[in-house]
Amino acid sequence: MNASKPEQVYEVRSFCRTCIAACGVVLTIDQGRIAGIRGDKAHPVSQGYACFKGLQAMDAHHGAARQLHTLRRADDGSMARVGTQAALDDIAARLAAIIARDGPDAVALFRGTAAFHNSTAFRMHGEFLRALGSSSLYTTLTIDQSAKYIAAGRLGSWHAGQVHVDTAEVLLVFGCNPLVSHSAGGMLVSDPTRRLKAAKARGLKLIVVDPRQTETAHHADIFLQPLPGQDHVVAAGLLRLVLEAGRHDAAFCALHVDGLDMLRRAVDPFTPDEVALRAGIDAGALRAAADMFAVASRHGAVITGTGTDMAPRSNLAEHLIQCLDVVCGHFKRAGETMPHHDPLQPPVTWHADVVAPTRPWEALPPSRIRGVGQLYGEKLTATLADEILTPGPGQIKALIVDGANIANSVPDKARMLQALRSLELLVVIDPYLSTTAGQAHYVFSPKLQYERDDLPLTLGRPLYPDAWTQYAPAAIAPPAGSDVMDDWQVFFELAGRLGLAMQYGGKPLALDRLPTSEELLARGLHKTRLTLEAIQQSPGLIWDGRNRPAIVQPARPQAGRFAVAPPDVVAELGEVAAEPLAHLKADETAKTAFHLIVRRMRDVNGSIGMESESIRQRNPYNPLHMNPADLERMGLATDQKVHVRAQYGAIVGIVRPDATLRGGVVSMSHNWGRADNEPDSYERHGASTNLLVRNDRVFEAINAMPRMSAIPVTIEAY
Ligand SMILES: Nc1nc2c(c(=O)[nH]1)N[C@H]1C(S)=C(S)[C@@H](COP(=O)(O)OP(=O)(O)OC[C@H]3O[C@@H](n4cnc5c(=O)[nH]c(N)nc54)[C@H](O)[C@@H]3O)O[C@H]1N2
Ligand SMILES: Nc1nc2c(c(=O)[nH]1)N[C@H]1C(S)=C(S)[C@@H](COP(=O)(O)OP(=O)(O)OC[C@H]3O[C@@H](n4cnc5c(=O)[nH]c(N)nc54)[C@H](O)[C@@H]3O)O[C@H]1N2
Ligand code: SF4
Ligand SMILES: [Mo]
Repeated sequence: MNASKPEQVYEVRSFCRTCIAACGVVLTIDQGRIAGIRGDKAHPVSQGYACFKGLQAMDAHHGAARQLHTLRRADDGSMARVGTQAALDDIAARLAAIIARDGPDAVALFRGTAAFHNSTAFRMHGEFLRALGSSSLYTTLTIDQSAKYIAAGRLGSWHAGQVHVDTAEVLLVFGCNPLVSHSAGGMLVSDPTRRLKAAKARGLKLIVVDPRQTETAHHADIFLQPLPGQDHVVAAGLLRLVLEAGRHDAAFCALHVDGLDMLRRAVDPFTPDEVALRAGIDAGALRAAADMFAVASRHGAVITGTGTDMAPRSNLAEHLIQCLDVVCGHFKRAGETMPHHDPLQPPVTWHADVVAPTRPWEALPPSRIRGVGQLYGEKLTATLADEILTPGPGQIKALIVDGANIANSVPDKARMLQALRSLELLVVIDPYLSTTAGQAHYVFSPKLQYERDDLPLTLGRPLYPDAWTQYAPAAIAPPAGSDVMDDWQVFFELAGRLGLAMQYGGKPLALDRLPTSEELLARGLHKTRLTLEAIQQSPGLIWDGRNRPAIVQPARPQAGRFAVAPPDVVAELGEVAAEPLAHLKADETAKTAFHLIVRRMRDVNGSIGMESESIRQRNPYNPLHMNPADLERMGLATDQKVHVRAQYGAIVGIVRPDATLRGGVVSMSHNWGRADNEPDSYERHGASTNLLVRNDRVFEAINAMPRMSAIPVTIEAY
């Protein structure tokens, strides 16, 4: 690590961990502080690209908002400094008492966005819970795009994965805006605009389905602008058109697909005219999209994002959208090259076959609140507040939150706050006094990204379009005199005090000597074909995508088949077909009635960045975006305050015109607002859209995903 040269000016190559894109950066370090950040032109993936929010990281490290000490909340609610060792002793004693009384599941851990981008914390979470014997892991994944896990469990998935954007001839994008979010199933991550433009110059056809004409839709050959929450209807219509015209890949389906006839019957009610009526789009445009997507070639792919996966019927929508790839055989075939292998995962031989649907949740006891008991090793975040508030076996009494702001980010904010305030013990690891940290008994101050030794995020499936990895050395030391420590250390120290038998990277971890992060990173590579030294020695960067391309192997004899029409999917589609067209009926609220949809802001990642002055100058709050024609019709002016009322809650918004929105649709970003969220705090802290969501009213079966997009609201002047 380079953190020991405070007097010199020098440069360090690293990568940005503000979002998933992990762009390469070069830091200038002066007097132990970050004096400059620029994109790393020599980086093989990002090639010098870095965005505004990533370049503001020095503000996060050195800004006034960062809290540098371990804090304890007094009975009057005020936060005061406390010794870190004393805090850990007290927490361990309280955890031990809770475990002795209520069992280990009463201790839960929440992993948030910032802790995903921290490879030692990420691994330590799992090891700590395992040693504790607790199954109470919650993360943001189950309030994000968990519909994708449901689809994989019910439909199956293709082992060798999707066709990549760099080779695809057609890309169909639902409810995703990668040009802002840098996030699209590992396809358009770093420098997404350049990558998309290059693909288009090569001949890629782009179809975008979004109620907003997004930055991504700006490049579309066909843009469908439906009502929000109708993706399942649009997808059913597209499937019907493809299958009716025989434009699917019949040979592929015969080999790999079960239930095709059943699927064809199930989508039969969704004629182009019916879809046009329900989704508010043009039937001709739908036909054109089907024609463009189901091209004779098989190099195409669909991607979906939060818009699709947060609206009602998201599991059905995701299933049907993925069926478009399935029936068209839009996958990598035997003999093709895999462009991306994640070097931080064990080597995999990729096969051109189906990973059978296993519905793994059906083998587990159901949740005592809603939905399934576990989804791929996690409990459902939309049930967390109720798991804290509902007495009985399994009730959560203590919660450790790492890198999340769950008071703001978990739907149904009022209930989440109530739950957090009722906990016997709430411990938060956060560099800022976030809304969540403000409720905690203890707050630990973690190292920030450029103070940490790190490797990129790895989740078991390729997250990046290229095979690369990089060692990020700690470039600076934490501020002198601070209590700042690595996130993993909090768990390590507690494990020692609790006398747990910890493992790390497949081997026992001695708890009587503090390891270094480098040691932990090296241990974490035990299943890969790399050593940490090898990564460190290849100018901090390894990229073996070009050198060692993996060739997709033929199907295995024991391969599974896609289940495109399982009974629960067919039944839900039948329900939809029988639904009255409620939104077409004019009533007295129609003038003020809107649908509120999700939106990511360019300059913050969730709430990461909100504490930076440079970012907040440009983004003082989260505005309510509204079509100018709607503003005019309602007699509203730019920056005017309005009431946004949903069935289960109300907030105040500050309107901003946005001509890219479909009329009748408003959009607003999430994770803003403080605990009280009083109207006079909106200009300073923004508004919490999660005050508009109830988790127990409109939600999906299986994953309990609540309605976080396409929320019916009324808008009136304040
Ligand atoms: N700058 C920035 N980048 C981020 C984040 C951030 O906060 N800021 N967050 C990160 C995270 S945590 C995630 S999960 C990813 C998410 O990445 P994306 O999924 O790309 O998220 P959004 O940019 O919000 O795009 C969602 C799109 O869905 C549309 N939409 C809303 N409702 C519907 C609907 O019912 N149907 C359809 N078809 N479209 C709909 C919206 O108009 C919007 O364009 O982004 C990551 N990247
Ligand atoms: N209504 C609505 N709700 C949503 C969404 C939506 O679209 N609409 N999106 C959902 C999605 S996709 C996601 S992923 C979640 C995100 O939910 P969260 O993960 O809770 O996201 P953030 O608000 O980004 O919180 C990150 C926290 O990490 C802290 N932090 C910053 N840097 C560091 C660091 O280096 N170390 C540590 N330990 N902490 C750090 C920040 O101060 C902040 O408190 O929100 C979900 N909630
Ligand atoms: S796109 Fe993401 S990783 Fe790249 S510089 Fe911006 S915030 Fe950092
Ligand atoms: Mo997310």
